[in-house]
Amino acid sequence: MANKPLKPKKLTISAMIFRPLISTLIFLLVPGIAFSGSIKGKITYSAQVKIPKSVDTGKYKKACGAEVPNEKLLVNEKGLMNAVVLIEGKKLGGKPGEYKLDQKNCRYVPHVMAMMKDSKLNIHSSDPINHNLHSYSFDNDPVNVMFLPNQDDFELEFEEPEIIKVECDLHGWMTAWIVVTDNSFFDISGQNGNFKIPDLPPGKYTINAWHEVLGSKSQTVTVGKGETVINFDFSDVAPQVSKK
Ligand SMILES: [Cu+2]
Repeated sequence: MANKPLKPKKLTISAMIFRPLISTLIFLLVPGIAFSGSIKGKITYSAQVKIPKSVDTGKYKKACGAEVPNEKLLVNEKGLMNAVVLIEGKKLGGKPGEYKLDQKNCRYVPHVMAMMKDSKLNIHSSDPINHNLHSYSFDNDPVNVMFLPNQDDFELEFEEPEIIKVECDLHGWMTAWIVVTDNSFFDISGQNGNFKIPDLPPGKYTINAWHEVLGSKSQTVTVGKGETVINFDFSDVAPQVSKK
């Protein structure tokens, strides 16, 4: 029996010509289709308030320094620092990251952190005295870990989005906040209150800004190509500063 005739060579040749052509066209078109936008803005606080005073470390002066700055409300020319700006919603996804929290000069450094759920948090102590890290969480398992001088680092992972307060039971002024987010689209306002969230797919989003003593505010925004500016002002809020 005769073999089936081979497919005409013409098809292969045309494929050889057209495939690269199509690939080139896709390559040229895709950046135009998959454009992304960004959100940027400023968090402000202009109310006249008593800025929390530095804390006297008393008998811990030698190890901690005489004073520890109070970081609960940091305002610089109306710009509010350490507000976490995040985008609500699980759909966005993203990649968890790796973060470091240090216990240094009897402070948690940084004072406010944000990270996507399932990120790795490495906790270190640089201090020559004991500390403990006590987390107050509801959706994640709370932890209470002692840190002796030169002790090994401790690794933590938070599985659920939540705002977690961290305290040291030995030094009442030591607090930190860990904001666990649903996705990797977030930022923390810097010294002048500015923030930026890049590489955002176009769409309608609810943006939430949270600050430890001023609470949270939300806004809905439509992000298109390029930069969308969104500002938050907390001046109408009275700070809830605990005496601790
Ligand atoms: Cu401590």
